[in-house]
Amino acid sequence: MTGGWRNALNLARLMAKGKDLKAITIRSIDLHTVLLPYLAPFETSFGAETDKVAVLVELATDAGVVGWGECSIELWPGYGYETAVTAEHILAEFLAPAAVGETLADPRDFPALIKRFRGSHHARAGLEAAVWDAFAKTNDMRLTDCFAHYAPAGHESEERATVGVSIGIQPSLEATVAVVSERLAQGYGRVKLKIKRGWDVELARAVRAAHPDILLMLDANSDYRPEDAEHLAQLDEFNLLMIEQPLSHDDIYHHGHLQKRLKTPVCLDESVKSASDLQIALQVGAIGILNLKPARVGGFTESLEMYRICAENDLPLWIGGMLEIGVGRAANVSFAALPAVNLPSDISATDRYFAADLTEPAFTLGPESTLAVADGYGIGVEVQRDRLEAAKRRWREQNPYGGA
Ligand code: OSB
Ligand code: MG
Repeated sequence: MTGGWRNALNLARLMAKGKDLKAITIRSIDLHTVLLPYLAPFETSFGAETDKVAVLVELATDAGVVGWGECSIELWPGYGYETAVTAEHILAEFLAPAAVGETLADPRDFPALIKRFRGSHHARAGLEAAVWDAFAKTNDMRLTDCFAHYAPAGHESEERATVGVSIGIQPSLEATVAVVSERLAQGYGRVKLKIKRGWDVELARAVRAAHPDILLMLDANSDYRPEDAEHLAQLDEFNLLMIEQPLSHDDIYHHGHLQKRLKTPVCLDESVKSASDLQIALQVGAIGILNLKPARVGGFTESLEMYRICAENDLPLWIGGMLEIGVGRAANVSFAALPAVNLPSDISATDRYFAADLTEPAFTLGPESTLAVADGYGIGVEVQRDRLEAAKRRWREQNPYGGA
């Protein structure tokens, strides 16, 4: 992009900031449940997943603008308790009917429309993402600029998100070191390894021995107990960027005790599900770094509030991933390009996940381990209808729950 054009755009954005934008009226909401094979299975402490499952939300406004959102879930209720079937049920029976016909002058007013329904954060985040995309497109804005518009004063999109790669549990230490080396050769500047009880200290030792200087971190996905603190303290010698969610998915408090025992910063993922949880974690000293997943916290409005809290408290922040399809990936890159997202995010290039994604263009890894925000209004990527239909068919044919 040329400097002159970019400067004019920035000036327009500065003038727009704080001003009201054009409202949207939600005319219809269509749900598409899709199944898309991963290039390789992804194994964590709670199990292995072979395919991405997602409910894609297609929202049309009265003016004919179409917004897309992704409910990032998994085949098994391992990370969270939602599945494609529960997300579909909650969306179709409750959330979508409460949204259709409503007019929004500010996308942050959306959560109030569905406030009377509790839980199902991933389902509500998918619908809210479609609202944000439609709202940005209605106002001829990229989604990243729309987020910046509602971020604290002076926070403008940085155009690129700095990213890393999350590596699942491999069959051996040698296999892990080989995958790490391959990802580094591809240009990833930060590596996250999944760990579980019995697959931790020797893993960190082997990868550190092979790569003494890389940015390295571990993610336990809640596998440890408070009494494992002594054991986990052995990880301090490996100069890790952080250890993510060592203790239970619903435990904030004991992470505070653990952090006192560890030099390695504790990063919370699963157990921080809202801005309120984040305040509690800060108050009890349970959090050194936040992994913010818009899907986990119920959407981008709550994410923006948590972003503000991180910025105010100088809490290091990055955006987590759920191995999303392009719809969710594009929105997450748009958010991760905000300036207070100051550690590498778990958003890798399309070819780390899929042979062919459902959207175009693909995300490719750029210089210094970055992904560029997609050009174009809203999420900036286009759903490919033929691939969408094929992925819906795959879901209908292979639905492991045997549902209709
Ligand atoms: O804990 O961060 C996690 C994927 C599925 C469920 C939970 C997690 C993950 C990842 C994937 O680590 C990160 C990515 O999307 O690349
Ligand atoms: Mg995690």
